[in-house]
Amino acid sequence: MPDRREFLRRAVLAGGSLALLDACRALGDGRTPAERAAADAREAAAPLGPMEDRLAIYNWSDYIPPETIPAFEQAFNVRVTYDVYESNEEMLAKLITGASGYDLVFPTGYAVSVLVETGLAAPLHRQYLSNWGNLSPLFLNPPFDPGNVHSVPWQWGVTGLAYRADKVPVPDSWAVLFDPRYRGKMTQMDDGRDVIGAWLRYRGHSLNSRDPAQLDAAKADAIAAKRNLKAYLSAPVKGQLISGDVWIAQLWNGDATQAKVEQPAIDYVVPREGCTIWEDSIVMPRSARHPRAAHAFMNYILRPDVGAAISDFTGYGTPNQAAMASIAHPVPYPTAAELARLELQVDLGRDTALWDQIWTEIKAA
Ligand code: N2P
Repeated sequence: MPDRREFLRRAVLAGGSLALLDACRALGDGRTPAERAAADAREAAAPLGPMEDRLAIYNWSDYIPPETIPAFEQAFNVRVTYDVYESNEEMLAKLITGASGYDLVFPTGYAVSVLVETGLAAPLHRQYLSNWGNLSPLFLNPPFDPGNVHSVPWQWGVTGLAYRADKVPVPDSWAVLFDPRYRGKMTQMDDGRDVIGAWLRYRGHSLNSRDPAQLDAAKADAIAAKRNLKAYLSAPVKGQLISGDVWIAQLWNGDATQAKVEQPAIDYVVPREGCTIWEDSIVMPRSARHPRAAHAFMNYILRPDVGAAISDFTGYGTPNQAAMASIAHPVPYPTAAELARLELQVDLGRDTALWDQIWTEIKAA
């Protein structure tokens, strides 16, 4: 048996990033959940060292207003390096394969589970998070991190369809992606969980399905729709929606709101078959070299004024209850009727490999 690092390196070379997660999970961190919890509690109670003068952040693109980092640097005398990624799998691959150098990452719920299970997430030192009470109880104690031992809620949103209301009628079903009238003017996310998930919902299934027959049907639908798609493209599709090169795009609601600032004809819909609702969180990797500065940053973004500025820019919902009143156009919490059509992604465990295989086949088709 090769050592852990070598095993993971081989898994990366072997291919898909979702398969990589599976390999990592199979390896685990060698501890039982109870052993991990006891060690986490001990570690969380220990004091951190003095404030460092550096902080390395790895976040999704277009997910923070331009003034937040400079203001933090000035207030805490910390120099921040800030890199961006476009999918959970891109971020996880970097963390799993070795010392990434990052102090903070922003995984979606199911990816928080992966970081916790593999022992890559450090427990939070709550004694340094005095603004914790600003968070809405709605976002606390999530299923992917009971007790918020490892994660601070950051933003939440949905993954439906953005569209140009001046070019097409409301695309209120995923079926629009089959419509040859819009061939070459439509995109889906460059993300296997999102693409396969949408086609599962289209047939009335859970977007976390592990049923091979349901997944086979989703693959067939995805490949049929692919004929009409311009590309699989995530955040960068905003520019094409604005220019009119793309009319219909599977996209996160906040990124669509950002694009609408430049092109008012962009609207957004949750297709009638439903879609993902997600919550992204902040996690400090165990390998973080600047834990005190990382906690200072997490506590900073929990301030009401900072939290409000973040959601004003991103267009996403805030878990910061104290910030809600100062947000210009706060995203309202989903109604019961909306929630009935929305679903959280969960970690697929060992079936991650099957999903990865299907996503690879879709892209190759
Ligand atoms: C922001 C990306 C949203 C993250 N550009 C989706 N989980």
